[in-house]
Amino acid sequence: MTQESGVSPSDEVSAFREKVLRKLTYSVGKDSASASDYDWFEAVALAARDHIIDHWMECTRQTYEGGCKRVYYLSLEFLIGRLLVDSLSNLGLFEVAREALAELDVDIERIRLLEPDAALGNGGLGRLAACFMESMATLQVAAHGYGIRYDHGLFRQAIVDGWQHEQTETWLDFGNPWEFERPEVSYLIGFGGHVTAIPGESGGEARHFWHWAEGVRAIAYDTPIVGWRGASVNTLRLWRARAEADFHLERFNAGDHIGAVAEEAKAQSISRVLYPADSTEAGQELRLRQEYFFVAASLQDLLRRHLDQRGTLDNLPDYAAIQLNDTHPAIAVAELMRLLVDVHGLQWQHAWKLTTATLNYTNHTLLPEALETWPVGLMERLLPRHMQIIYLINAHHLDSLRQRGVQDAELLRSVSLIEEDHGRRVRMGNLAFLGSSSVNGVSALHTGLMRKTVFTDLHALYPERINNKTNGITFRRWLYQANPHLTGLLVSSLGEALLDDPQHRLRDLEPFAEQAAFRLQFAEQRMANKRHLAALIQERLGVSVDPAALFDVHVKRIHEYKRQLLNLLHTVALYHAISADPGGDWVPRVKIFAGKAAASYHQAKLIIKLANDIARTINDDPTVRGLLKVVFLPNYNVSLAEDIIPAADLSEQISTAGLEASGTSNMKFALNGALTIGTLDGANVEMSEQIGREHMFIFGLTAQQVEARKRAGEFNAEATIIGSRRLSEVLSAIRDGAFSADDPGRYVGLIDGLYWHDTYHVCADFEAYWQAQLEVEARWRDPEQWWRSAVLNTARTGWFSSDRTIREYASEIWKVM
Ligand code: 26V
Repeated sequence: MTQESGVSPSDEVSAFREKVLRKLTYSVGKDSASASDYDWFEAVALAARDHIIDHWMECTRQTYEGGCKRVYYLSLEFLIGRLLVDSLSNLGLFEVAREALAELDVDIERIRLLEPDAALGNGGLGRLAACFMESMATLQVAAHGYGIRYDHGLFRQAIVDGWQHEQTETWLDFGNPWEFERPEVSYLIGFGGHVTAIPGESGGEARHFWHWAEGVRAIAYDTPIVGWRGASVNTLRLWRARAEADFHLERFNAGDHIGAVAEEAKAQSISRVLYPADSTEAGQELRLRQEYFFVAASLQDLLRRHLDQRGTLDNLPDYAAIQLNDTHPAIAVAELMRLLVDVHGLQWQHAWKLTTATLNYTNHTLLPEALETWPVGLMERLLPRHMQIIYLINAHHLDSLRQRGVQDAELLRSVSLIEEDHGRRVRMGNLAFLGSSSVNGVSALHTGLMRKTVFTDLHALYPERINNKTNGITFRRWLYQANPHLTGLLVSSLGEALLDDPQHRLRDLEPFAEQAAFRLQFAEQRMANKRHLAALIQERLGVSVDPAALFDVHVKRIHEYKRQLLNLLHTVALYHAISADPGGDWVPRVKIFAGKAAASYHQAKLIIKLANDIARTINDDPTVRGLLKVVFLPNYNVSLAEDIIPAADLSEQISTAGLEASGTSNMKFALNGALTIGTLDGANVEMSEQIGREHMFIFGLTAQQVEARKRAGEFNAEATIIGSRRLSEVLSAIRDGAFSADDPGRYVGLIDGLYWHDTYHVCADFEAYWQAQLEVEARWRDPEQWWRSAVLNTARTGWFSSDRTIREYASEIWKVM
């Protein structure tokens, strides 16, 4: 960049410095003498933003003039994290900024920590959307992300006396330097009311009018997303809900002040928080409102853009591909039909062709409790016209099957959009399936299971529709930014070109795994990361850990299927073993846990408490001092992941086989040189194919075996427990209060549950897990072998770049490459 532009590095630094000073003065309104660190952060962010804007406008203009097809990624979640280093580094300005700030006596490492995480997501699904946005910008795929600008992202987790407490997250308190409010881009979104129809002329289709009762305004906020080396800049457009002013003023003027304010609050609550607890009916209704709100605004926005440019909707699929991120935006099927038929006057059949050719759906889970269905009654009340449209789609669908000779009532029931059994409900998965030309899973195993389980019957009817797109991660954030030490080593070994094509170039690292000197360097750079994490643990928990110990890391949302409990049982078994022979030749280990539990998920919260109880007991016990430490780091988020993952030696990916759709942290750990202990689940399967099973620790029941046990009703773990003295002792200790003297009965229910109905096969996999952990220790004792495997993990993870994933979506689904 520097050479091309003919600008010398020192000129670039001084130009950036001057820009920061100007931003500080004229945008932040401070002078350098009185500026706080946050003021400096804001000034640097605004300076970086200026650079992005030049590229952004250019890209928008090019896409417009080139008339190319656009991709629209609709997602209720974008788990972005911080943007400062991401933007600077993708623009090639990070070092420039560091030096410019140093000249101003400001440490960029300090101010970058002041940026709050944009935590607009729960976990893997939202983070995937963020990685995809970055890869699309890098690969110059003209794309818009559409979602909700929540006032409050995912809750902040505090651990008080070992228990999780949820605190309101306030990322917008000091403003958001990355976004642009677009008051002129706004749409009125209707809810409730009734539908009237005018019969069609001479037997034509009737015209329907939805007279909604309540209007909420959606206002656009745009964030530019810049790709690697500024390749292109795309837009993430998030909608904020506002009350329609006049609407409430009438009420206010009529004297109903409280009522007017309440209505205003109701409208605004739509973009207030991510995932409101959906255990209550009101919570559920709010969730459906969120889904419709952002879908309706996004579709109106993209249709307007299309009509402006093309003047007709007949060619919509030639210029727009819409990806539905899970079923959360699945109401798009009915809304697009409504817009095409009711608003733009297209014939039903024509509209259906356009809709199904434009929409595509990604499935992210097969867990029955996570598959969305909406009560018909709620839909009728909130979205009466959409309910009619869904009935009509269903009628056409079932008719066409009967015409194809399908008679089987059971089959027709299973592929219907309406579930009749547990009170009538709309199946959003089936709606998304029918309304899309492509339906994809997120790993090979998961896609196979989609065909065999949740969508068996629909798959038999539409055998071409389901396809696989194994997830990926952006290496810019998860390697270059999170692990500059390793990146530096890789670049010095493989050359700068690595940075532009890590997917293929990383393989060139393989021969280095055989070089003792390189392995040593590899281990050394990781040691720097481990020291950093050890300092963080000391600072946040007051626990001192030895960076030379094996860092055994389990970080992700807390869920029974992810089996943090299995890891805790191993922790206790290890504790017992060491206590029984404290002089033995043990591998010193630090067990590191982090993750949030859903606020209403009591069992998951109890598992967090257990982790903390076990941590306190073990860390306080002088017999195992220096051999075993356990820590639970509070408030796991993207930024904490960036600190933890590059410092991990062992990556725990131990979900019950068949239940983790893909996983993406598994890829992040391997890329950074951690070895995986894991089940053959999700993308672990493909990782073992790429990396080689001998460089991972694979154990446990396979998805097939889990399925067979399920069919046989084998959930009772009594025999397994009796058969394993180690497991019996661990369970008894926890059950009898060895870790909860203050409340000895605390874990009785949890442990008894494992005995009688071990839903996630924790006991069944315990011995295999213990054995795999012994192999981990054996490998760790042989540094040559350990680091050889570690280097090969990094070398062979290139395929999991989200650039590869996006290329597949772009060429096979969106047809834009
Ligand atoms: C949602 C819920 C909500 C209700 C209670 C239980 C439950 C369990 C799981 C979920 C997950 C919803 C979808 C999701 O986040 N899937 C994740 O998507 C990632 C990106 O594709 C993938 O890597 C993870 O394996 C998958 O769990």
